[in-house]
Amino acid sequence: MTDAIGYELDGDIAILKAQNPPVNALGHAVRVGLVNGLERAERDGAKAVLIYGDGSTYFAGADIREFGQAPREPGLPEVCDRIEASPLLVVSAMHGTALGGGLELALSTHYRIAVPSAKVGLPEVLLGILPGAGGTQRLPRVAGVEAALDLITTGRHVRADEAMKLGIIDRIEAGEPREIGMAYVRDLLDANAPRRPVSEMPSPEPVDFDAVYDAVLKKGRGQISPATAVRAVQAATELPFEQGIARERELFMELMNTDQRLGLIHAFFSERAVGKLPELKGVETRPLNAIGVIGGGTMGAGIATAALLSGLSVTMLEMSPEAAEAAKGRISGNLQGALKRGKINREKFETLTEKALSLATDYAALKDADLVIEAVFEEMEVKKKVFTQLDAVCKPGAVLATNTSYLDVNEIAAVTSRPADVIGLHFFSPAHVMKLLEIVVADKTSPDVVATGFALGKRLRKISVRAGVCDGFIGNRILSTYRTCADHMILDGASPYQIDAALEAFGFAMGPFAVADLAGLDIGYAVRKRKRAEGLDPRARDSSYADKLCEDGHFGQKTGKGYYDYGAGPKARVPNPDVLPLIAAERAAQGITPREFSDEEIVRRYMASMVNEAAKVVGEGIARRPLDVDMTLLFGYGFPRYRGGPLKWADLEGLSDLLADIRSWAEEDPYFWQPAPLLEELVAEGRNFDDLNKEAAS
Ligand code: TC6
Repeated sequence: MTDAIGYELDGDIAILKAQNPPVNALGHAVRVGLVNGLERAERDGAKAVLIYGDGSTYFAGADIREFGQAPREPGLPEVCDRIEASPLLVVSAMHGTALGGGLELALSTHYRIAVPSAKVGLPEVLLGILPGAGGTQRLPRVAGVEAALDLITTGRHVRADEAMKLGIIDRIEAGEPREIGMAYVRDLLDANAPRRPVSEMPSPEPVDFDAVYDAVLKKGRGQISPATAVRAVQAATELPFEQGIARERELFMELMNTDQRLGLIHAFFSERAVGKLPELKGVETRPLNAIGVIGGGTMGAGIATAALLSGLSVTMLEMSPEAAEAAKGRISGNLQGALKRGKINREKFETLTEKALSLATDYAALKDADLVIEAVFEEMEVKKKVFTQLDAVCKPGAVLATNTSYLDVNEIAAVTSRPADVIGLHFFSPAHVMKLLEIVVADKTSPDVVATGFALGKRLRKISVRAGVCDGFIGNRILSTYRTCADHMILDGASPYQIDAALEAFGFAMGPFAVADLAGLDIGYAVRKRKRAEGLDPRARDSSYADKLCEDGHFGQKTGKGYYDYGAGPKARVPNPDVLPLIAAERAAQGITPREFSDEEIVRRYMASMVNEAAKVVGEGIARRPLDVDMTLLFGYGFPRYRGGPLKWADLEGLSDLLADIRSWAEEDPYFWQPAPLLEELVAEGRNFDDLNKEAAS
């Protein structure tokens, strides 16, 4: 036995209890323990075996940390086969989440009972693999091909009641897993229930797998694991069980050896590591019950919505009663969406809009707020006025937050008598939907204010990333660089449409020009004007064709035209015929002879500019670790999750080749392509970004 599986004999029922916190992952010790436990039960003359999990869950899956290491016997498929083949009656009692290998193991037991709150699923494709312990062969036999394809290609978790309808669970019972499991086993023994190996069930009926494969591939935007899983399910309909299992294994191993698997697993662990900062260990957070939001535009209303949905009470401050009512209208609209999607019920909706939300036009209404976030116009003088007022009315200890996306938080903090209480909380629009929250720590921000920022992020279910102060923090600073790179390629001969298409093929949800149209071209226009007013470096390339679009009143989707024409609706992107002539005129004015760009070169330059700036951001300490950049781009900028983030992508591409490209481009434009010192250092030392992540974790 191993400690990971407890063994007990109760009459003629052997009990195998998983005790591998936190999630009973099926690591080596657990697998050995299960096989040993089963053998012992057989030796002890038991009639049945109950398997359940101690702590918060049944098995939540294979131990992801073991992926990529040398395999250790017994593997999970063998454990599952051994369980299914046991002459004893084997039963699973499930609670928490039976996921991935956990559900595969449950499917290899002969009967399954669960508590009502249990959830099951096969989320392997979300990690770049597919169920590799019989899940693609057993689930379709139990639940049918259609349901199996749905669960396996989306990775969604289903609740016990739905799982029971699908035939995955045989019985639902409230109680402790051990108690309900034992009662169920006794019932089965009393009824002389036979062993019921799923592998002996008939093959399921096929569907049009080619059509499903194509649809799933398209939906995955370049991610291959869901489509590959379709082929594994297909095998369940075409091959005898053992051969189906062999096909599953073959496809599983193919996926195991992909960069996509590495990218997705990097994303899984980074998502969990990003909010864990050593300096915040043990730091108490400040109270967080009532918050104030200043400014009820799209951003402020989104922040208020997210706060209300998380159970906070919100005071919305606007300049006039009319503006306050308009803000309330926006918040209600957002909450209506939550109501429609079944996230809240009508009663909750009423409570949130009528009781938890209050409107105000006087700063005095914020005197009791624990935390105030301003989301007013993005101009330093306006922000300073707001913070001067907040300093005058807010209670001691209140956290004063700015939602600025570019401005200097130190300068804002300096107008108050309490800079230690001031922090940047940079939400992304729409703030009740987008997962990213940059927590911008200014020079004097106190640790408990930072901890409170992270606590708020957790409460709002955001992915919170710590950022230092600089123009644009982590995300917008890097965005501004890769956008500039795209603009340079346009000046030199590429079209916005070719660039968008190349980057969407790379996996971005949208190319940069479609994104600009969505966000509003006025944002970039304002930034360009500000930067020009501050004085551009004479070596920087500039262009004004996009300004002309704005001067003609074309701000993107909201005005119906930008880089694209949205006359036929927001999704029907048709190139705006005015754009290419404007670009041609700009090239002529600058004396540039356009050249051809391949899609490959577009992606390479765009990504290299992103990585180079990201390396500067990490090198300067604006982001603490490479993974902070990766999560920022993943959750705020539509970066394809299956590539792990720009710095994971860079590691997988090879840093020295990237640096060589950057150096060669620096010969034509030394100002833009200045190699990041950190990148040069890593290449010189033969290390990569992941090494830095590991050092930070140790
Ligand atoms: C598979 O099964 C393949 C089978 C084929 C084999 C041939 N392994 O998320 P939390 C850690 S693929 C190792 O914060 P929650 C996690 O890193 C797998 N570690 O908790 C964290 O560690 P930290 C299919 C794991 O309550 C801690 O546990 N299964 C694993 O919010 C707590 O996690 C999945 O994809 C793991 N499998 O959510 C399920 N899972 O404290 C993946 C978690 O050091 N897991 N950890 O940061 C989940 O979805 C969630 O963790 C959860 C619990 C819903 C189980």
